Amino acid sequence: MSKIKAVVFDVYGTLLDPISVESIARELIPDALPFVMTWRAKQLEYSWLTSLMEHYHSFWELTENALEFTCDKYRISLDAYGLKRLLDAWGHVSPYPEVPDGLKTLREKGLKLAALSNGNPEMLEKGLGNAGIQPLLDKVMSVEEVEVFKPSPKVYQLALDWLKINDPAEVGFVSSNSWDAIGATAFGFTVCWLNRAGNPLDSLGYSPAAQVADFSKVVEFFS
Ligand code: LAC
Repeated sequence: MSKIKAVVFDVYGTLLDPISVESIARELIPDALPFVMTWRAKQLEYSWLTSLMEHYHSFWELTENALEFTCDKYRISLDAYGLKRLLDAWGHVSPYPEVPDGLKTLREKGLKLAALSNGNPEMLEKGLGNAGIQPLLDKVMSVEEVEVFKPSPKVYQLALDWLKINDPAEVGFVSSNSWDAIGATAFGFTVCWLNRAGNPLDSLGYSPAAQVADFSKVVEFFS
């Protein structure tokens, strides 16, 4: 992939595994899996809704709001300590095991590496810092700079501006979220969809350049 000058990564579900949020939830809630799935789905849904409304609220705030909705939906009443434990779990998410070495390999190939996330800067600093991933990245970019969420092209443009690259095809982009992979493809990035869950591609008429099942294949694709 000689034309690729940099690779930009989504964070949650791509570099960091939100499974630790689920393990905390298991300590507090009897049926934790649907609870966490609803929480995550609402967190994203709120990001899209507020973007369309052109009212920016930080991803942290939306995460709190989505948790409130999820507790209401499942009629679960958590005390302040329980709520804090669940929210704090977002700051202690582990990297997928193959991620640190994969990032090191890509760096050794001379590629610039960055994260581009819906998370607000404090959330990202905590999450990527605690996971030990921050030193492996040249830059961490948050949507907060443009106050709109992915998949707005304004967000993907942040990466081009930082890299001072005009042609988006020279930038590799990796996300496990199909909607993010599609948004980045529509923007013109060379996208590797890290389809860990083995989901079908959304039928919107945008095909990422590659679709792989694990991070080692991402490294192969951009090598
Ligand atoms: C992010 C979410 C969407 O990191 O995974 O941007």
